[in-house]
Amino acid sequence: MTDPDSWVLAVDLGGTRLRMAVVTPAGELLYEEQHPTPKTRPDILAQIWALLDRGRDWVAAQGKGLRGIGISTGGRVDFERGEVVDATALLPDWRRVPLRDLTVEHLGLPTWVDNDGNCAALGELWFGAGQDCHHFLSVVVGTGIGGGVVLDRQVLRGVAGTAGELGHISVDYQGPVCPCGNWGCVELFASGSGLANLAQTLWEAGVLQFTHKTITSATEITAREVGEAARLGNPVAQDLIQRAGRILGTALTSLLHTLNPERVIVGGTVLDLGEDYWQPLVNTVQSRAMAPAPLVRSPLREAGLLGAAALVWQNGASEGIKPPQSP
Ligand code: BMX
Ligand code: ZN
Repeated sequence: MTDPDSWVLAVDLGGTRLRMAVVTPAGELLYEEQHPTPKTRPDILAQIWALLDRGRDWVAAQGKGLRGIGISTGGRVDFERGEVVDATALLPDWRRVPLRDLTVEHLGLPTWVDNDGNCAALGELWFGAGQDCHHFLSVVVGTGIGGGVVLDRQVLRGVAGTAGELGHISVDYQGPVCPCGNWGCVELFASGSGLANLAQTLWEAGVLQFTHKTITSATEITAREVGEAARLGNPVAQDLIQRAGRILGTALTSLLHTLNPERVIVGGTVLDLGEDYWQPLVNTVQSRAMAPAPLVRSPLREAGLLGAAALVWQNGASEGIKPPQSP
C-alpha cells in the first residue's frame, strides 16, 4: 500500500517545457501541470515556485502531507550543493543558481536538485526499463539530448556532480561549435533543436521544401515539421532524420565501448519521428559496436518527473524520510 505521507512534489525544467506533478511512491502522477519554459531566469524561478505552491495547495486540499521536493533541470548540476552550475543556450542565464537553497527558503520543504538526464535515469531505475538492470545508459532525445549513466544501480555523478552529459560527446572533431564549448556535439545533429536548426539551414538554401504547410520564416521549422514532411515522403526530410539516427548511434557506440552496459534506454519526444529515426539508430549500434547492447524504448511518459520524485525518497534519510521501496 502506498503511504500517503510519502507524496512528493516533482518539477522537470527542460528547454521547451516546465512540468510539475504530485507523485506517489508507486509512481503515480496525481496532479500535473505543464507550461512553456519561461525565457529569463527570474521568470523561470517565479514559475517554478508558483507551480510548487499550487501543488502544495492541492495536496493540502486532499488532507495529505508532503515529504519534499525533487527538481530535474537541464544544465550541469552540483548535486551536493543543489546548485545549477552552468547551462547551454537552451536555458539562457541558467547558471550559478542555488536552486535547492532558494526553493527551501521559498517553500520550507526538503529539496533535491539534479540534471534532467540523471533524473530520467533514476526514473528508469525506480519505475521504468531499468528496474531489473544493474548497468545501463539512459538517453532522452528532446530539445537537447539528456543522458544518465547507471553503474551498480547508482547514477554516476562524477567528481563535481556533472557526469552524464551524453549529448555533448563529439561526433565530428572539426564540426560546428556547440554552446557547451565543445565542437561537433551529437546534440547539434540528433536532438530536436539540432534537427530543426539543420532543417532551417536547408530550407534557407532552397534544398528542403515543405508542402504540408506554408513556411514564411525559418523559425517556424521544428523537428515536428521535418517529421511531417518525412511522413509525406519528402526525401530530404527523411534523409535528415535517418542521418540523425545514425549520428546518435555513433555516439552511443562510443559509450558502449567505454561502459559496456546491459542496455540503453532511449526516450524523449524525438522518438515520435518513428522508424526513420529509430532504425538507423539501432542498425548503427548493431553494426558498429564490439558488443552491442540492446536499445529499448523507455516505457515511461515522464521519466524526468518520476526521477525527480525519487531523489526525495532516495536521499531523504537525513530528513527522516524512509524510502517507500528499495529501487
Ligand atoms: C542540454 C543540456 C543538458 C540537458 C539536455 C537535455 C542545458 C540547459 N541543457 O544538453 O544539461 O540534460 O540538454 O535537455 O545545458 P532538454 O531541454 O532536452 O530536456
Ligand atoms: Zn556540446
